[in-house]
Amino acid sequence: MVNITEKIKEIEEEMKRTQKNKATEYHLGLLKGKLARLRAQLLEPAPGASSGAGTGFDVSKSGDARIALVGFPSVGKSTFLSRVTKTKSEAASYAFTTLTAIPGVLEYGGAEIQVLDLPGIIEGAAEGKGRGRQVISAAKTSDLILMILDATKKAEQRRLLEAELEAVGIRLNREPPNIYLKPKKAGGMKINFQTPPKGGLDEKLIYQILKDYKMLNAEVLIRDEYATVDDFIDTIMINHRKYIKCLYVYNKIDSISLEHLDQLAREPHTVIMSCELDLGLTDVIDRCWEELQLMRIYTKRKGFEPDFSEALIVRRGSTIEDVCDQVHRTLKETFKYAMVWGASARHVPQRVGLSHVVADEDVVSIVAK
Ligand SMILES: Nc1nc2c(ncn2[C@@H]2O[C@H](COP(=O)(O)OP(=O)(O)OP(=O)(O)O)[C@@H](O)[C@H]2O)c(=O)[nH]1
Ligand SMILES: [Mg+2]
Repeated sequence: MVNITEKIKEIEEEMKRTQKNKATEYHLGLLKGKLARLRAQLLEPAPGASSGAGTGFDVSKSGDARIALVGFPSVGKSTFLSRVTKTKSEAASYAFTTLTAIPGVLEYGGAEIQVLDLPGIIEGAAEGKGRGRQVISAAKTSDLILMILDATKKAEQRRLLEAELEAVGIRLNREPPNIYLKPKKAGGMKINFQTPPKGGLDEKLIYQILKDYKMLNAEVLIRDEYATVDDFIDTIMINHRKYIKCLYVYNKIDSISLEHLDQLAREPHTVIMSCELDLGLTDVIDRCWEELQLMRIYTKRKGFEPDFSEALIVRRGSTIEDVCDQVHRTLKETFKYAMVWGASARHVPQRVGLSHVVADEDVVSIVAK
């Protein structure tokens, strides 16, 4: 392990030393490729080890979605958990109060969302400092990362944390690159661009990186003209990448100027709050709900009023088929049609099939054969 960490350091040093210009572009691209490979290795469990370096805390997933609280020590993660759930997580003014993952349940519109309070992480977490790697593994299993930031601290903290998450393959608020890559058994490399590249990625660089990854036979189609070297490496390493939504939450706004507060609130994907003064917490939760893109579907039995006491929770874009699966594993086998009342129905009620896409708060009645 030390070996890999050292190699990573070496490459990072070399990248810092290398000036960015046309002549060094290829060399830097290759270094990035090597770095990505080593970082992935670092996260892989050692052979024979029961719990690898990449394993998280032993908290089983529960509820309809999971939110992970990630941040530096003492930013107020535990205070937040204690405010929004019934779970009490110890909070104190010293760093590293929380030493393990503490789950709480947030109830929202009939859904149960698991909120995971995690130990604070420090710079170098990705390389294994502190409990960083465990925290990051736990974050990787979540549907949404709440990055808790201290509004009284330097703006830099946000970028530092992002870099830690990036280093272990977490991509925040981004989509996977629009690049097609298919390894082949033979036939050499076929590299094509849909339109001429503008992002610095060209055929020669792709060729060299693939060679470095020992992928000598592959088909590549760059569909995004602005794709970068990093995007290409992410495509090769797609099994080690996790695309997760992130909401940046600035806490302790009770201790900053109005001007500063206004500035923070304007940043993208950002909400502000004060756990101490109980300010903005409902906004944070509403935004979480939006970001999670969950929907509540109410069911109705024929001849009865809809049951609004209990919602089925499905992801946005779900169909009647997904709703059936939520009710019972085998329901769709006997499915005949469904009646839908609500925003997704063209007229109410609308008779629909399995592929009909439902909307939030629709009422659905399933008719079986
Ligand atoms: N001024 C102010 N202080 C706060 C606020 N929220 C939390 N704190 C204080 O910040 C300190 C740290 O809070 P914790 O909730 O323990 O922070 P944490 O992020 O869980 O810290 P670790 O577990 O060490 O990573 C405590 O002294 C809290 O009382 C807030 O909104 N405003
Ligand atoms: Mg804590």
